[in-house]
Amino acid sequence: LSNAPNISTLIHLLSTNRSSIFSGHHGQLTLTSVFLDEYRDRLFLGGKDVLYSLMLGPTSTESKELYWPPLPGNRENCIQTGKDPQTDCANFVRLLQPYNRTHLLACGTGAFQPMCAFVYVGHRGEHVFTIDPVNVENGRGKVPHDPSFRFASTFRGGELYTGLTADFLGRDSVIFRSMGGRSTMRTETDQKLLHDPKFIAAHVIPDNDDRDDDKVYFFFTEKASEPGDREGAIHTRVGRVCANDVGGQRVLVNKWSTFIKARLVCSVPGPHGIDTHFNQLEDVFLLRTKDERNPDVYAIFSTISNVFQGFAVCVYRMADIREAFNGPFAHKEGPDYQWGAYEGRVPYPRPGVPGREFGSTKDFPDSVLQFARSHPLMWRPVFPALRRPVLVQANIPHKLQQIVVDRVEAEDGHYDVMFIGTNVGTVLKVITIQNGNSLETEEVTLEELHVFKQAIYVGSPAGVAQVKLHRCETYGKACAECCLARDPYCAWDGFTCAQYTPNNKRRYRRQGIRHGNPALQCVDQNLSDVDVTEDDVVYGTENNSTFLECVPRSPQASVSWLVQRDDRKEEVKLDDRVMATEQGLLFRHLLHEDEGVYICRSREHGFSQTLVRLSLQVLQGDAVDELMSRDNAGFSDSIKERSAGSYRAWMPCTAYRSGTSSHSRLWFKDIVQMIGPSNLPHVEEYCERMWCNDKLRRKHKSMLEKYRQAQESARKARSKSSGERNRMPRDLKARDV
Ligand SMILES: *[C@@H]1O[C@H](CO)[C@@H](O)[C@H](O)[C@H]1NC(C)=O
Ligand SMILES: *[C@@H]1O[C@H](CO)[C@@H](O)[C@H](O)[C@H]1NC(C)=O
Ligand SMILES: *[C@@H]1O[C@H](CO)[C@@H](O)[C@H](O)[C@H]1NC(C)=O
Ligand SMILES: *[C@@H]1O[C@H](CO)[C@@H](O)[C@H](O)[C@H]1NC(C)=O
Ligand SMILES: CC(=O)N[C@H]1CO[C@H](CO)[C@@H](O)[C@@H]1O
Repeated sequence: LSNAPNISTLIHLLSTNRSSIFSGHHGQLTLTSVFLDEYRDRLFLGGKDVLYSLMLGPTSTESKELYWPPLPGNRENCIQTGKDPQTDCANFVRLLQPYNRTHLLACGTGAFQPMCAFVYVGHRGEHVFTIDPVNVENGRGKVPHDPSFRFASTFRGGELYTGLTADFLGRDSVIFRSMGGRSTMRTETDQKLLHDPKFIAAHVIPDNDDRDDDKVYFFFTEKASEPGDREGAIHTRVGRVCANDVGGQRVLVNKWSTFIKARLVCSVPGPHGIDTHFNQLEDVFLLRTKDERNPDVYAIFSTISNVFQGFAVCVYRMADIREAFNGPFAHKEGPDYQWGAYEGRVPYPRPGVPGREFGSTKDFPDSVLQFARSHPLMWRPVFPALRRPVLVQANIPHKLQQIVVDRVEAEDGHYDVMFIGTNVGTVLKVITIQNGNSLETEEVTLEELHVFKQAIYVGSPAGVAQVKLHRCETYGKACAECCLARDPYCAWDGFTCAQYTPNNKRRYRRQGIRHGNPALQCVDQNLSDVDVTEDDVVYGTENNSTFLECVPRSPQASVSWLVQRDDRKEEVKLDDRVMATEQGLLFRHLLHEDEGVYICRSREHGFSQTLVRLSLQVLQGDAVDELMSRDNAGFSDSIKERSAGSYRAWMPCTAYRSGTSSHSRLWFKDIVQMIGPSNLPHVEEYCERMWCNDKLRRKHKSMLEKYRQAQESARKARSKSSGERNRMPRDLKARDV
């Protein structure tokens, strides 16, 4: 997979300041379901024997808890059947759906005895949350018995559609319809219809304005039945039923007469003309647009082979899905025949399509029902838009598990920002950009980090985190940097990198997501402001290691290092001793001739920028010892004791004081590492006195000046009479510091 992108930034959610975390009232939430109620501004959570309601206020979040254990006796029965008391024999709440204007439907596994109840949540604006523990319904067919089984469900018109295994042993795989006034519907038990399915998602998608024509789509994997597949191979399917299906009169009584399914293909061309298929569906997100008949279907797939483990995101258009369902049926004459497209006469009304002339499916001719029963699979598969994934990740250390997509209006069109949750608790924020009409797409990984307003809610068994969608201010202080970040949520407003709102009437609004070219986007802005022009001084000690930090803000930028000596600039020669790392330039063994001004430049989309200028000064070991020992602060003793002798990257006061400078952080980190966190107050005190008092700073400067002069004369003296060791001049005493 040559074009496998490389996600280089990993921001751990829990370590960023933009998230707030809810982990239940007792610490361990064991989250098993989430429903984000955008109308009520509430987040409902289901866990083990518990339900929560979170009122999402602008400043604070108020939470209420409901205890909802299994019915009396069921926990004991469950344990008696040999199930695990901790992981099986509790009421794991798996389903939370809005039911009517005042109630939610909640269903839990009830210790392998599924049960449902109505939860009173009140009207918008009030925070009520009660459940009637007596008024409980049988939850069979609504959630699986086993808390570890996946299932999918959706509500339509008071009826619940579910794809699940609906029995104690987990063998009865079925698509169900229950609740509401009509009789319960299900699929026949037949491997032709569903063969060991794993249901991932279910959605109602209308065909037109007539609600009677609505279809319910199921996304699932099942064992492959087509030829050419290995034993045990699985395929991903999209299946659907008509909402107005009430089954047949003589055959298919209370069974679906409109169930059809097609294969969803997600693959990339490989060497020797063999495609790499991603067959295992992991998650589906329906990106709804103004045209409710045509949402975009985003799906994460995985593949695990001996060669590699990979993930892909494919996007499907409803038009392509409908076309497959309107195309030929897959047909097999008998067990020894090959699959092919059915070429005979398809009875009318065509299965999977409600017939207008017929009052209901009960009036369908038997021939239609017989055909429907024997031909559930379509011959043509559904290919993704552009016939290829929008994102491919191969041999990465984490798994892509969940996806939500936010469509963002930006200056140059709209962008679909994907938020992809991983199994290591991070969220990738990715946009893909199509360049012109070509099939090449470019992925921009913005940050690794249920979209609702300004936040994304991320659930894990441990809790729920609310994460802000963007932090434009982190993209820098200049138009060019804001532009290079290519985050559709952000734009340059003339002064700062700020949140972009399409109707904002401010005069300056620069965004360059498609090309990310600041030279175009920021013509009249002062590009030279972007370049760092002042040198920061860094001290290293001879024969020891030193590190010059330089991290570009954009993960796509490439970095180069130049060194300037006596007005001559040249590229830094890299070898075993001087190494370029992702964070900067590492000198493993500093030589005196390494002295010079080091310039770190980043380059992206033809735009280059000076990020850092560091004047590296090489101190000689003895001199440093001397310098430290002459300090009268108690600090110096502790620093000497604890440090293994590498006081690298000393920073001048300006850097320390500005607080935000990355070098100061590095320097500060080093100091803390050397002396240990318990001595932190000492460091503050020391730094304050040492670097951050203007008067002292001037002194410090002159001290260093003297020190350098002393070194110079010592060197001269040395070259005259070798063997004589250079010493610090006497006047460079601690009192000066
Ligand atoms: C985190 O955010 C809050 C509010 O936005 C702010 O007051 C606080 O200083 C931030 N903390 C850190 C460590 O950045
Ligand atoms: C909602 O459904 C519940 C449970 O059936 C019922 O008690 C309640 O009256 C309903 N509320 C409304 C507003 O229809
Ligand atoms: C651009 O920035 C440079 C350096 O900060 C400054 O000298 C120059 O005057 C600025 N030009 C304009 C047009 O603002
Ligand atoms: C650094 O190493 C060289 C050779 O190993 C040695 O001659 C020199 O004295 C060392 N310098 C210091 C300051 O230790
Ligand atoms: C001055 C200084 O930091 N010297 C150290 C350089 O590194 C060696 C080990 O590599 C130490 O022994 C020195 O103290």
